[in-house]
This record gives sequence, structure tokens and C-alpha cells, in this order.
Amino acid sequence: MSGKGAPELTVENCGDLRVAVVAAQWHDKVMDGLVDGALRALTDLGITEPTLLRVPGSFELPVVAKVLAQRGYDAVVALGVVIRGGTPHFDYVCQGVTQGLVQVSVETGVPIGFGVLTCDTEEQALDRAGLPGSNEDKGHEAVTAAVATATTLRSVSEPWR
Ligand code: DLZ
Repeated sequence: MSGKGAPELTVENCGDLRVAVVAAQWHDKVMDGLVDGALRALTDLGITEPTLLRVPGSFELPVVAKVLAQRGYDAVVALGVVIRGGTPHFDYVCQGVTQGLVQVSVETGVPIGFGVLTCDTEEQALDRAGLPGSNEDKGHEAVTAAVATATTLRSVSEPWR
């Protein structure tokens, strides 16, 4: 999957949204880039007081995302990095976190930004982490997508007659 074809999102009237970021701690250099990108995106959008929580690994992201969604946040952004090793563990962690986050989002109706990198190598992850020299900024993208979706949901949840 390449980053080509990504939309230029315009998100407006979102400064009042309550947004939480939950971030894993494995692969700290990559995570620093993802978290910085996410916080930069929130500042760009005028969202000044986000909540930032840390969990040990990506596998722990869905449970915390679910509680945040249930506590009234308008959008939650999950950040993590899973790098393939020599065992099938990679597949189980990737499957668990991806399916878990989709389930949380669909069951709660709260958009979850998917900022979890699943890479074969650390080099691939660094290239997507929004660091100096990276080609992509997935933390920033995940925030923008989640907030854009929250504004879309708000537009259909307000009474129109
Ligand atoms: C165990 C594990 C491994 C091998 N690799 C990663 C990884 O690359 N990225 C990540 O976020 N977490 C990893 N973990 C930890 C699991 O996500 C989880 O924290 C532990 O299995 C404890 O539940």
C-alpha cells in the first residue's frame, strides 16, 4: 500500500471538538515522530487541549480507545508501530489492534484515527513517522482523518427540521 492518492483534507469548524490521542511506547524514535505529528495536526486544527495517554504496546490501544470513546471524546487517535520479527507474533498483534480499533469505532460511533504503522523494517517506519527526512507523516494524517470524520458525523447528528 502506498501513500499515493491520499486526499488533501479541508477540516473546518472543529476547534471545539474533544480529541484524545492514545500512543504505544514500543520503538521510541518512531513513536516520538508520530506523537509530534499528531499534536502538530491538532494545533493546526485549532484543537488546543487534547488528551494524550500512553500504553505499553499497540495491543493495548483498543481497550483504552474504547474507554475514551465511551467517556465522550468526539474523536480518538491511536498511534503505534509494529515491526515484523521472526515469528508470527507480528501478525497477531497487527490483527488484534486493527480489528480491535475498527470494532471500537463501529460499536461506539466515535471515529478512531488509525495511526498504527505495520512495517517490515524500522527504516520503513521511520520513513512514515513525520521525522526530518521522512516521506510521510502518519500521526498528522491520522488526526486529520479522525477530526474530519467527527465533523462529518456532527453534520448529520444535528437536527435539521
Ligand atoms: C510483544 C511485542 C512485540 C514483539 N512487538 C511489538 C511491536 O513491534 N510494537 C508494539 O507496539 N508492541 C509490540 N509488542 C508488545 C505488544 O503490543 C503488547 O504490549 C504485549 O504483548 C503485552 O500485551
